[in-house]
Amino acid sequence: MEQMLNNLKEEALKAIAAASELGELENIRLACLGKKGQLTAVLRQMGSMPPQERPRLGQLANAVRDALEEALASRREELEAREQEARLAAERVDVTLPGRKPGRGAVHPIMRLRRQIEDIFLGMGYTIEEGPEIEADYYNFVALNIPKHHPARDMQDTFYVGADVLLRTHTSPVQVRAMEKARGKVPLKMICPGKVYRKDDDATHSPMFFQVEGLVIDRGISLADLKGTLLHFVREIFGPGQRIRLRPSFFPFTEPSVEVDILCTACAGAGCRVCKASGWLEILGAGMVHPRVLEMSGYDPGQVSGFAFGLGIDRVAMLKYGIHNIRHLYQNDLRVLKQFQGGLE
Ligand code: FA5
Repeated sequence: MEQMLNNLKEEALKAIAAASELGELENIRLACLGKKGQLTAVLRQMGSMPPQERPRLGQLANAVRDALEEALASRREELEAREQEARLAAERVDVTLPGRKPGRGAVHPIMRLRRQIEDIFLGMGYTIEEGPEIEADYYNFVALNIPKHHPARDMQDTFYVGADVLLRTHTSPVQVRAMEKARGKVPLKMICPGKVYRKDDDATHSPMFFQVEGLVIDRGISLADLKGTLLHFVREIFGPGQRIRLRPSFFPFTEPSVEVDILCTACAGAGCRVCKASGWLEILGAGMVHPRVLEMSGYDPGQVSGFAFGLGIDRVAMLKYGIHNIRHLYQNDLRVLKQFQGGLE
């Protein structure tokens, strides 16, 4: 029996030392020390041993159990440490890796142009005004000399929200609001950029688009002031070689009224498909503020005069950046928008 105990110890210690994972070690423990294990089996034979041998054999069996338990515990510790190390190695975070850069956005071409336009006019001493997009019929039409049932209303297909409430079709109502706010004081120099709405939808017309209104009122303002201001503006936007051409036109709130053209941005005036061989492209409507409009908003047309203009930012963006379909400006297609990441001027 002594021999059996010694053999058991020797074999078990070898197996414990060779165990390479915790599961295997647990199997060895059960096989040696478990209820149905080898040591229990050997001890069952104790009864058949001579009584004087039993204490010594009992001590030996306990020593074997202690030795195996100790070996199992220290091997378990080793294996646990090794397994933890392996887990940590697999999950390691490399703190020296460079950080992930957040995706860089870009200012939308319309906003970029709007800010550029604002800067140009701020530089000439204009203030920037705002007005509501949901507007009263009075400000959008009546106070601009377009009474109810006037045929000029057909020029701007209108979204009505209520009886006399609509989505503004242009930024011109802000002229009226600015004049009312100024209470007859001069000089009044303001621009108003903002969204406007019309029942339009094709390659060059969007149901929602952007305009910038401009209004100057002072003593002795003439068409020459309008022309000089617009020439400075288009040269800032399109370059110093740019030119403008004023063509007679009609708006109920200006007299005289003009359409303003610039040299075609595709052919520089030579004549091409873009400008339908004329060499010119229309960019805005303008004129001298109609005396009735001045009067309705508290100014004396005998004392002061003024000019006003309204341009479509979308139209200018399309010309400046060579965008052929206005929908590209509103579809949020990254292939279009990414072209503006680099800070195009
Ligand atoms: C006006 O809206 C006048 N209020 C402009 C004005 C102001 C004249 C002050 C005189 C004094 P018009 O309807 O032409 O005018 O529009 C002005 C510009 O808005 C056009 O030249 C065009 O560039 C742009 N525009 C008009 N409709 C659309 C549309 N559906 N989509 C994009 N741009 C448009």
